[in-house]
Amino acid sequence: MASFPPLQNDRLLRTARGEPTDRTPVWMMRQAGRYLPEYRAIREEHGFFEVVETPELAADVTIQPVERFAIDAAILFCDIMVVPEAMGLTVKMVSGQGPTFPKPLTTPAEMERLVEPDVEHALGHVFDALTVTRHKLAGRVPLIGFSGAPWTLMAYMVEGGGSKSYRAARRWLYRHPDASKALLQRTTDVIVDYLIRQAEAGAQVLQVFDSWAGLHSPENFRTFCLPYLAEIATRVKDVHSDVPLIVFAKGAHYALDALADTDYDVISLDSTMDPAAARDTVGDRAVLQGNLDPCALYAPPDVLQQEVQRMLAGFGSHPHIGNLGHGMLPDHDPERARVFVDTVHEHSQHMRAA
Ligand code: 1CP
Repeated sequence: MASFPPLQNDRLLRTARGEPTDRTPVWMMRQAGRYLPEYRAIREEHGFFEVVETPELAADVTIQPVERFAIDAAILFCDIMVVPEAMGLTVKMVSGQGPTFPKPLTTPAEMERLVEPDVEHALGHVFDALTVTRHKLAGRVPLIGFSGAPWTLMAYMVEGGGSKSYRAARRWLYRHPDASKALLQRTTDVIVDYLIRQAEAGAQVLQVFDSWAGLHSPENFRTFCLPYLAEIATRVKDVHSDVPLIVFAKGAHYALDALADTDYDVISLDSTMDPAAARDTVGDRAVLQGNLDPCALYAPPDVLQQEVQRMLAGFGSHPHIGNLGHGMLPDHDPERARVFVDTVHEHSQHMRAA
Protein backbone atom coordinates (compact mmCIF):
# COMPACT_ATOMS: atom_id res chain seq x y z
CA MET A 1 0.00 0.00 0.00
CA ALA A 2 1.20 3.53 -0.79
CA SER A 3 2.47 5.74 2.00
CA PHE A 4 0.75 9.06 2.64
CA PRO A 5 1.28 12.10 4.88
CA PRO A 6 0.17 11.43 8.50
CA LEU A 7 -3.43 12.22 9.41
CA GLN A 8 -3.81 15.34 11.55
CA ASN A 9 -7.55 15.20 12.20
CA ASP A 10 -8.79 11.73 13.15
CA ARG A 11 -12.11 12.75 14.75
CA LEU A 12 -14.16 11.02 12.09
CA LEU A 13 -12.16 7.79 12.26
CA ARG A 14 -12.30 7.75 16.05
CA THR A 15 -16.03 8.37 16.08
CA ALA A 16 -16.62 5.64 13.49
CA ARG A 17 -14.85 3.26 15.91
CA GLY A 18 -17.09 4.47 18.74
CA GLU A 19 -14.26 6.31 20.54
CA PRO A 20 -14.76 9.69 22.25
CA THR A 21 -13.66 12.96 20.61
CA ASP A 22 -13.51 16.60 21.73
CA ARG A 23 -16.31 17.52 19.35
CA THR A 24 -18.63 15.91 16.81
CA PRO A 25 -16.98 15.43 13.40
CA VAL A 26 -18.99 16.77 10.48
CA TRP A 27 -19.09 16.61 6.67
CA MET A 28 -21.85 16.99 4.09
CA MET A 29 -23.04 14.62 1.41
CA ARG A 30 -22.53 16.33 -1.96
CA GLN A 31 -20.22 18.84 -0.27
CA ALA A 32 -18.19 19.08 -3.50
CA GLY A 33 -20.52 20.36 -6.16
CA ARG A 34 -22.73 22.85 -7.79
CA TYR A 35 -23.45 25.17 -4.82
CA LEU A 36 -19.75 26.14 -4.80
CA PRO A 37 -18.77 28.91 -7.26
CA GLU A 38 -15.26 27.43 -7.49
CA TYR A 39 -16.80 24.11 -8.64
CA ARG A 40 -18.98 25.86 -11.22
CA ALA A 41 -15.88 27.67 -12.52
CA ILE A 42 -14.17 24.33 -13.17
CA ARG A 43 -17.35 22.96 -14.77
CA GLU A 44 -17.39 25.90 -17.19
CA GLU A 45 -14.13 24.61 -18.60
CA HIS A 46 -14.63 20.84 -18.23
CA GLY A 47 -17.44 18.30 -18.62
CA PHE A 48 -18.68 16.36 -15.60
CA PHE A 49 -17.11 13.04 -16.56
CA GLU A 50 -13.97 14.84 -17.71
CA VAL A 51 -13.52 16.09 -14.12
CA VAL A 52 -14.28 12.62 -12.75
CA GLU A 53 -11.79 10.99 -15.13
CA THR A 54 -8.95 13.49 -14.64
CA PRO A 55 -7.34 12.69 -11.27
CA GLU A 56 -5.83 16.18 -10.77
CA LEU A 57 -9.18 17.88 -11.42
CA ALA A 58 -11.14 15.38 -9.32
CA ALA A 59 -8.66 15.93 -6.47
CA ASP A 60 -8.95 19.72 -6.71
CA VAL A 61 -12.77 19.60 -6.62
CA THR A 62 -12.67 17.12 -3.72
CA ILE A 63 -10.51 19.53 -1.73
CA GLN A 64 -12.51 22.71 -2.52
CA PRO A 65 -14.88 22.35 0.47
CA VAL A 66 -11.95 21.41 2.73
CA GLU A 67 -10.31 24.73 1.83
CA ARG A 68 -13.49 26.63 2.65
CA PHE A 69 -14.96 24.94 5.72
CA ALA A 70 -13.70 23.28 8.92
CA ILE A 71 -15.12 19.92 7.79
CA ASP A 72 -13.67 16.71 9.23
CA ALA A 73 -13.59 14.65 6.01
CA ALA A 74 -13.26 14.92 2.26
CA ILE A 75 -15.33 12.73 -0.09
CA LEU A 76 -13.88 11.90 -3.47
CA PHE A 77 -15.45 13.78 -6.36
CA CYS A 78 -16.88 11.00 -8.53
CA ASP A 79 -20.33 9.55 -9.15
CA ILE A 80 -22.12 6.28 -8.45
CA MET A 81 -22.72 5.90 -12.22
CA VAL A 82 -19.10 4.92 -12.93
CA VAL A 83 -19.94 1.33 -11.90
CA PRO A 84 -22.76 0.76 -14.45
CA GLU A 85 -20.47 2.41 -16.97
CA ALA A 86 -17.65 -0.03 -16.15
CA MET A 87 -20.21 -2.83 -16.55
CA GLY A 88 -20.74 -1.78 -20.16
CA LEU A 89 -23.61 0.72 -20.13
CA THR A 90 -23.29 4.20 -21.59
CA VAL A 91 -24.07 7.06 -19.20
CA LYS A 92 -24.47 10.69 -20.25
CA MET A 93 -24.68 13.63 -17.87
CA VAL A 94 -27.56 15.76 -19.11
CA SER A 95 -27.51 19.32 -17.81
CA GLY A 96 -30.42 20.02 -15.48
CA GLN A 97 -31.48 16.36 -15.55
CA GLY A 98 -28.58 14.36 -14.16
CA PRO A 99 -27.23 11.02 -15.35
CA THR A 100 -29.06 9.36 -18.25
CA PHE A 101 -28.67 5.94 -19.86
CA PRO A 102 -29.52 6.19 -23.57
CA LYS A 103 -29.99 2.39 -23.64
CA PRO A 104 -31.25 1.13 -20.28
CA LEU A 105 -31.81 -2.59 -19.54
CA THR A 106 -35.42 -2.98 -20.63
CA THR A 107 -35.53 -6.80 -20.47
CA PRO A 108 -33.44 -9.45 -18.66
CA ALA A 109 -32.16 -10.63 -22.08
CA GLU A 110 -30.38 -7.30 -22.37
CA MET A 111 -28.16 -8.22 -19.43
CA GLU A 112 -26.08 -9.89 -22.15
CA ARG A 113 -24.80 -6.39 -22.93
CA LEU A 114 -23.13 -6.24 -19.52
CA VAL A 115 -19.48 -7.08 -19.19
CA GLU A 116 -17.51 -8.43 -16.25
CA PRO A 117 -15.14 -5.50 -15.88
CA ASP A 118 -11.47 -5.56 -15.07
CA VAL A 119 -12.07 -3.11 -12.22
CA GLU A 120 -8.43 -2.10 -11.81
CA HIS A 121 -8.35 -1.00 -15.43
CA ALA A 122 -11.92 0.21 -16.03
CA LEU A 123 -12.00 2.33 -12.87
CA GLY A 124 -8.30 3.12 -12.70
CA HIS A 125 -9.04 6.84 -12.85
CA VAL A 126 -10.94 6.61 -9.54
CA PHE A 127 -8.03 4.89 -7.82
CA ASP A 128 -5.59 7.43 -9.26
CA ALA A 129 -7.85 10.28 -8.12
CA LEU A 130 -7.93 8.85 -4.57
CA THR A 131 -4.14 8.57 -4.46
CA VAL A 132 -3.59 12.09 -5.84
CA THR A 133 -6.18 13.47 -3.41
CA ARG A 134 -4.53 11.81 -0.41
CA HIS A 135 -1.26 13.52 -1.31
CA LYS A 136 -2.89 16.90 -1.94
CA LEU A 137 -4.89 16.68 1.28
CA ALA A 138 -1.57 16.24 3.10
CA GLY A 139 -3.28 14.64 6.10
CA ARG A 140 -5.64 17.55 6.82
CA VAL A 141 -8.70 15.25 7.03
CA PRO A 142 -9.49 11.64 6.09
CA LEU A 143 -10.69 10.81 2.58
CA ILE A 144 -14.00 8.99 2.03
CA GLY A 145 -14.46 6.71 -0.98
CA PHE A 146 -17.90 5.44 -2.00
CA SER A 147 -20.09 3.34 -4.23
CA GLY A 148 -23.75 3.17 -5.08
CA ALA A 149 -25.52 0.12 -3.62
CA PRO A 150 -26.64 -2.72 -5.93
CA TRP A 151 -30.34 -1.81 -5.85
CA THR A 152 -29.77 1.92 -6.41
CA LEU A 153 -27.49 1.17 -9.37
CA MET A 154 -30.02 -1.33 -10.76
CA ALA A 155 -32.72 1.34 -10.41
CA TYR A 156 -30.77 3.64 -12.76
CA MET A 157 -29.69 0.84 -15.12
CA VAL A 158 -33.30 -0.27 -15.68
CA GLU A 159 -35.05 3.09 -15.42
CA GLY A 160 -32.53 4.91 -17.59
CA GLY A 161 -32.15 7.92 -15.27
CA GLY A 162 -33.57 9.75 -12.27
CA SER A 163 -37.22 9.11 -11.42
CA LYS A 164 -39.65 9.72 -8.54
CA SER A 165 -40.95 6.19 -8.18
CA TYR A 166 -38.59 3.98 -10.23
CA ARG A 167 -41.64 2.17 -11.53
CA ALA A 168 -39.82 0.41 -14.40
CA ALA A 169 -37.10 -0.83 -12.08
CA ARG A 170 -39.52 -2.00 -9.40
CA ARG A 171 -41.68 -3.68 -12.07
CA TRP A 172 -38.57 -5.71 -12.96
CA LEU A 173 -38.31 -6.97 -9.38
CA TYR A 174 -41.86 -8.35 -9.52
CA ARG A 175 -41.75 -9.66 -13.09
CA HIS A 176 -38.21 -10.99 -13.12
CA PRO A 177 -37.17 -11.76 -9.54
CA ASP A 178 -34.49 -14.27 -10.52
CA ALA A 179 -32.95 -12.03 -13.19
CA SER A 180 -33.11 -9.17 -10.67
CA LYS A 181 -31.15 -11.24 -8.15
CA ALA A 182 -28.62 -12.17 -10.84
CA LEU A 183 -28.17 -8.50 -11.77
CA LEU A 184 -27.87 -7.45 -8.12
CA GLN A 185 -25.29 -10.19 -7.49
CA ARG A 186 -23.20 -9.22 -10.51
CA THR A 187 -23.27 -5.61 -9.39
CA THR A 188 -22.38 -6.64 -5.82
CA ASP A 189 -19.29 -8.50 -7.05
CA VAL A 190 -18.08 -5.43 -8.95
CA ILE A 191 -18.79 -3.12 -5.98
CA VAL A 192 -16.83 -5.34 -3.56
CA ASP A 193 -13.80 -5.33 -5.85
CA TYR A 194 -14.20 -1.57 -6.41
CA LEU A 195 -14.36 -0.71 -2.70
CA ILE A 196 -11.44 -2.97 -1.75
CA ARG A 197 -9.31 -1.30 -4.41
CA GLN A 198 -10.45 2.17 -3.26
CA ALA A 199 -9.09 1.41 0.21
CA GLU A 200 -5.84 0.24 -1.35
CA ALA A 201 -5.61 3.47 -3.38
CA GLY A 202 -6.05 5.67 -0.31
CA ALA A 203 -9.70 5.82 0.80
CA GLN A 204 -9.75 5.84 4.62
CA VAL A 205 -13.53 5.40 5.01
CA LEU A 206 -16.04 3.88 2.56
CA GLN A 207 -19.72 4.80 2.20
CA VAL A 208 -22.35 2.82 0.31
CA PHE A 209 -25.24 4.94 -1.01
CA ASP A 210 -28.57 3.13 -1.30
CA SER A 211 -30.42 6.30 -2.21
CA TRP A 212 -33.56 4.52 -3.40
CA ALA A 213 -33.80 1.84 -0.69
CA GLY A 214 -36.84 3.57 0.78
CA LEU A 215 -39.02 2.84 -2.25
CA HIS A 216 -39.33 -0.80 -1.21
CA SER A 217 -41.79 -2.58 1.00
CA PRO A 218 -39.96 -3.98 4.04
CA GLU A 219 -40.23 -7.44 2.44
CA ASN A 220 -38.67 -6.34 -0.85
CA PHE A 221 -35.95 -4.51 1.06
CA ARG A 222 -35.14 -7.78 2.84
CA THR A 223 -35.04 -9.62 -0.50
CA PHE A 224 -33.44 -7.16 -2.90
CA CYS A 225 -31.32 -4.81 -0.75
CA LEU A 226 -30.28 -6.21 2.60
CA PRO A 227 -28.46 -9.42 1.53
CA TYR A 228 -26.34 -7.54 -1.01
CA LEU A 229 -25.60 -4.62 1.32
CA ALA A 230 -24.60 -7.08 4.04
CA GLU A 231 -22.43 -9.12 1.68
CA ILE A 232 -20.56 -6.01 0.54
CA ALA A 233 -19.66 -5.08 4.13
CA THR A 234 -18.60 -8.60 5.08
CA ARG A 235 -16.40 -9.10 2.02
CA VAL A 236 -14.77 -5.65 2.27
CA LYS A 237 -14.13 -6.15 6.02
CA ASP A 238 -12.55 -9.55 5.29
CA VAL A 239 -9.82 -7.69 3.42
CA HIS A 240 -9.78 -4.29 5.19
CA SER A 241 -11.04 -4.86 8.73
CA ASP A 242 -9.65 -1.46 9.78
CA VAL A 243 -11.51 0.70 7.22
CA PRO A 244 -14.78 2.09 8.65
CA LEU A 245 -17.84 1.39 6.51
CA ILE A 246 -20.90 3.64 6.35
CA VAL A 247 -24.27 2.64 4.89
CA PHE A 248 -26.91 5.15 3.79
CA ALA A 249 -30.21 3.41 3.01
CA LYS A 250 -32.32 6.48 2.39
CA GLY A 251 -35.92 6.16 3.50
CA ALA A 252 -35.55 2.62 4.85
CA HIS A 253 -36.85 3.25 8.37
CA TYR A 254 -37.69 -0.41 8.84
CA ALA A 255 -34.10 -1.39 8.00
CA LEU A 256 -32.23 0.16 10.91
CA ASP A 257 -32.38 -2.89 13.16
CA ALA A 258 -31.25 -5.28 10.41
CA LEU A 259 -28.50 -2.90 9.23
CA ALA A 260 -27.17 -2.69 12.78
CA ASP A 261 -26.54 -6.47 12.59
CA THR A 262 -24.39 -6.18 9.45
CA ASP A 263 -20.68 -5.34 9.34
CA TYR A 264 -21.23 -1.62 8.66
CA ASP A 265 -19.77 0.50 11.46
CA VAL A 266 -21.93 3.55 10.79
CA ILE A 267 -25.57 3.93 9.71
CA SER A 268 -26.40 7.23 8.02
CA LEU A 269 -29.91 8.52 8.75
CA ASP A 270 -32.01 10.59 6.39
CA SER A 271 -33.91 13.63 7.68
CA THR A 272 -37.21 11.79 8.14
CA MET A 273 -35.65 9.47 10.73
CA ASP A 274 -35.75 10.35 14.43
CA PRO A 275 -32.23 10.22 15.94
CA ALA A 276 -33.51 9.28 19.42
CA ALA A 277 -35.56 6.38 18.04
CA ALA A 278 -32.62 5.25 15.87
CA ARG A 279 -30.36 5.31 18.93
CA ASP A 280 -32.77 3.08 20.82
CA THR A 281 -33.00 0.70 17.86
CA VAL A 282 -29.31 0.26 17.16
CA GLY A 283 -27.93 0.62 20.70
CA ASP A 284 -24.19 -0.02 20.76
CA ARG A 285 -24.26 -2.00 17.51
CA ALA A 286 -23.66 1.02 15.25
CA VAL A 287 -22.46 4.60 15.16
CA LEU A 288 -24.96 7.04 13.62
CA GLN A 289 -24.48 9.72 10.96
CA GLY A 290 -26.76 12.53 9.82
CA ASN A 291 -29.34 13.91 9.58
CA LEU A 292 -30.25 17.61 9.29
CA ASP A 293 -32.84 18.35 6.62
CA PRO A 294 -30.82 19.90 3.74
CA CYS A 295 -33.61 22.49 3.42
CA ALA A 296 -32.76 23.79 6.91
CA LEU A 297 -29.83 25.45 5.15
CA TYR A 298 -32.37 27.79 3.54
CA ALA A 299 -33.35 29.11 7.00
CA PRO A 300 -31.90 32.31 8.49
CA PRO A 301 -28.63 31.56 10.36
CA ASP A 302 -30.17 31.76 13.85
CA VAL A 303 -32.92 29.30 12.91
CA LEU A 304 -30.36 27.01 11.29
CA GLN A 305 -28.31 27.08 14.49
CA GLN A 306 -31.36 26.05 16.52
CA GLU A 307 -32.04 23.20 14.09
CA VAL A 308 -28.46 21.97 14.45
CA GLN A 309 -28.73 22.12 18.24
CA ARG A 310 -31.95 20.14 18.12
CA MET A 311 -30.29 17.55 15.88
CA LEU A 312 -27.32 17.21 18.23
CA ALA A 313 -29.63 16.87 21.23
CA GLY A 314 -31.43 14.04 19.40
CA PHE A 315 -28.22 12.07 18.98
CA GLY A 316 -27.23 12.88 22.58
CA SER A 317 -24.13 11.00 23.72
CA HIS A 318 -24.42 8.33 20.99
CA PRO A 319 -21.27 8.24 18.81
CA HIS A 320 -22.34 10.53 15.97
CA ILE A 321 -20.96 11.96 12.74
CA GLY A 322 -22.73 15.21 11.86
CA ASN A 323 -24.13 15.35 8.33
CA LEU A 324 -27.24 16.24 6.37
CA GLY A 325 -30.05 13.77 5.78
CA HIS A 326 -29.29 13.93 2.04
CA GLY A 327 -27.04 15.99 -0.21
CA MET A 328 -26.27 19.69 -0.51
CA LEU A 329 -28.56 21.36 -3.06
CA PRO A 330 -27.36 23.41 -6.04
CA ASP A 331 -28.92 26.67 -4.77
CA HIS A 332 -27.57 26.43 -1.23
CA ASP A 333 -25.61 29.44 0.03
CA PRO A 334 -22.11 28.22 0.90
CA GLU A 335 -22.18 30.52 3.93
CA ARG A 336 -25.02 28.45 5.39
CA ALA A 337 -22.86 25.35 5.03
CA ARG A 338 -20.30 27.17 7.14
CA VAL A 339 -22.93 27.91 9.80
CA PHE A 340 -23.92 24.22 9.78
CA VAL A 341 -20.35 22.97 10.19
CA ASP A 342 -19.31 25.54 12.79
CA THR A 343 -22.46 25.06 14.85
CA VAL A 344 -21.98 21.27 14.95
CA HIS A 345 -18.47 21.83 16.25
CA GLU A 346 -19.24 24.57 18.75
CA HIS A 347 -22.42 23.13 20.17
CA SER A 348 -21.10 19.57 20.47
CA GLN A 349 -18.09 20.91 22.35
CA HIS A 350 -20.44 22.72 24.77
CA MET A 351 -22.50 19.56 25.20
CA ARG A 352 -19.39 17.58 26.17
CA ALA A 353 -18.34 20.26 28.68
CA ALA A 354 -21.82 20.42 30.28
O1 1CP B 1 -23.77 19.22 -13.26
C1 1CP B 1 -22.95 18.67 -12.49
O2 1CP B 1 -21.87 19.21 -12.22
C2 1CP B 1 -23.32 17.31 -11.97
C3 1CP B 1 -23.88 17.31 -10.60
C4 1CP B 1 -23.34 16.10 -9.87
C5 1CP B 1 -22.33 16.08 -8.91
C6 1CP B 1 -21.61 17.26 -8.33
C7 1CP B 1 -23.70 14.76 -10.11
C8 1CP B 1 -24.69 14.29 -11.08
N1 1CP B 1 -22.93 13.94 -9.31
C9 1CP B 1 -22.09 14.70 -8.55
C10 1CP B 1 -21.07 14.21 -7.63
C11 1CP B 1 -21.41 13.13 -6.68
N2 1CP B 1 -22.39 12.19 -6.82
C12 1CP B 1 -20.72 12.86 -5.49
C13 1CP B 1 -19.44 13.62 -5.13
C14 1CP B 1 -18.96 13.73 -3.83
C15 1CP B 1 -19.76 14.61 -2.88
O3 1CP B 1 -20.65 14.08 -2.21
O4 1CP B 1 -19.44 15.80 -2.79
C16 1CP B 1 -21.36 11.76 -4.87
C17 1CP B 1 -21.05 11.11 -3.54
C18 1CP B 1 -22.40 11.36 -5.73
C19 1CP B 1 -23.26 10.19 -5.46
C20 1CP B 1 -24.52 10.07 -6.20
N3 1CP B 1 -24.78 10.34 -7.51
C21 1CP B 1 -25.72 9.52 -5.63
C22 1CP B 1 -25.83 9.01 -4.23
C23 1CP B 1 -26.05 10.10 -3.26
C24 1CP B 1 -27.40 10.79 -3.35
O5 1CP B 1 -27.39 11.98 -3.62
O6 1CP B 1 -28.41 10.12 -3.14
C25 1CP B 1 -26.70 9.53 -6.62
C26 1CP B 1 -28.14 9.06 -6.50
C27 1CP B 1 -26.11 10.04 -7.80
C28 1CP B 1 -26.75 10.20 -9.12
C29 1CP B 1 -26.65 11.55 -9.62
N4 1CP B 1 -25.50 12.09 -10.13
C30 1CP B 1 -25.71 13.39 -10.51
C31 1CP B 1 -27.09 13.69 -10.25
C32 1CP B 1 -27.76 15.00 -10.55
C33 1CP B 1 -27.65 12.54 -9.68
C34 1CP B 1 -29.10 12.36 -9.22
C35 1CP B 1 -29.94 11.99 -10.38
C36 1CP B 1 -31.38 11.69 -10.01
O7 1CP B 1 -31.64 10.62 -9.50
O8 1CP B 1 -32.23 12.55 -10.29
